[in-house]
Amino acid sequence: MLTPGARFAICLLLCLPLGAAAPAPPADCTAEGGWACPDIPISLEPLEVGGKALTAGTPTALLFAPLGKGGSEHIIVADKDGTVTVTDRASGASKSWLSLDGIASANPERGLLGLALHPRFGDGDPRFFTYHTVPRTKEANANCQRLPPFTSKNLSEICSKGEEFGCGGAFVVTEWTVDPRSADPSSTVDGKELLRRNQPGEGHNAGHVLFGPDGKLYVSVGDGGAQNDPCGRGQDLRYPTSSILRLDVDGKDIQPSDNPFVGQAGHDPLIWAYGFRNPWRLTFTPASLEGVPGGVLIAADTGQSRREEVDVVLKGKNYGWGVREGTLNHPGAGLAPVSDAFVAPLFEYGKGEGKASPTGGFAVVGGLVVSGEGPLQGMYLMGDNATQQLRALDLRSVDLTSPGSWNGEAKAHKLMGGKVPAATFGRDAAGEVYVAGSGGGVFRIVPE
Ligand SMILES: [Ca+2]
Repeated sequence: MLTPGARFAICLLLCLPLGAAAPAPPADCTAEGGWACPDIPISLEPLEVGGKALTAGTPTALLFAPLGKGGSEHIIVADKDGTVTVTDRASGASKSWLSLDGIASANPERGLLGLALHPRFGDGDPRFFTYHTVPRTKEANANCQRLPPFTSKNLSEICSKGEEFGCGGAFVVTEWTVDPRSADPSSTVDGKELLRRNQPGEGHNAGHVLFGPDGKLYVSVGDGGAQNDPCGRGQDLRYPTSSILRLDVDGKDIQPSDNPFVGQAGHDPLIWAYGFRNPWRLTFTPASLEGVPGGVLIAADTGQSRREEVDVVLKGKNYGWGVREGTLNHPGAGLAPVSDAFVAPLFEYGKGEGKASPTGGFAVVGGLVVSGEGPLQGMYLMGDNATQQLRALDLRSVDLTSPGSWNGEAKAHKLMGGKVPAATFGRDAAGEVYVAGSGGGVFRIVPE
């Protein structure tokens, strides 16, 4: 393997004259599902503020931002329990922005699952946005308990009734305003629901919210569970489940007029792309990074029993679940033909790693693209919440503009030297990258 210095030197000689052309992957990095590439040594360095390691509860968002023009950098952490805590990086002083009541659930996949600052937050826009789940209501409880048990014959009816009643509760996207410089910001917070949709089931909620370079808010929504997508939400465009949604938070209406299914009967106009199972975290590639096209949306979609996958998300496209799992036909749907109507993942793993049972013990968590110099530059970092393995997917070894070339075998390296049950990733203003684990640890990822 080339040393980082050698690689950078070669890039200086060859990459600049070639413009955006991707350099050849290292010769010893064979396909084989992508996981046979050389390891990259790293260490995980606890993020310290005010002289001690920051702990983050059960984090679902880790953001770094000033709280106004020219302000010092703060660390904004959303916790699954419904709280948002903001810590001054210089002093270590913390303030609460939000504490959501009534979202507690015995289901570990539910709660406050995503948070995004408005792109102009640092310039004084007071808004931030969240995705959270709410339990089924008492009224729904009575209705849902009267439903007959699932059988293969009544699935469709039970699912549509379950959705109508909210048997799986609901998910909510909220716009909040806050005065972040107040002594008690939580006393200034005011919320407005942008979107609330009932769910047929409680699982696979995804729940990331992220602004794109187009200023629109992208929202990841899972299939709602349970195993094998029993309600068939993955391929049903009537519902927002199993999709990446795209919302306009700055216009009169949250529905952007250029979403792909606007005006089509039987299609939810908020859907941007569909066929996902549990697309837990999203990221956009940086605007200007040699060899990597900017503004490409990448989703890591947690699989069921055979494949964990990373997808490049394209407008209006179908990512296969619950007919496909990664590049495979999904056994639960068994007979579906392999078809190029589905966009293949950029990268998948599971093969050769013992992932074969429905309980799997694997859960891919994306991820962001490293832009700072060093051996991880141009790589998409991801983790696995179950195996605790971190990986780096080399975006310069694939053509992100050529969907036909994607086959799940993009070059990915295991990061060796530290394990963490990744829950979410973050990047500070200096370009340093961090991973927050579901145990509350927050670590800077440092290449050796
Ligand atoms: Ca897929």
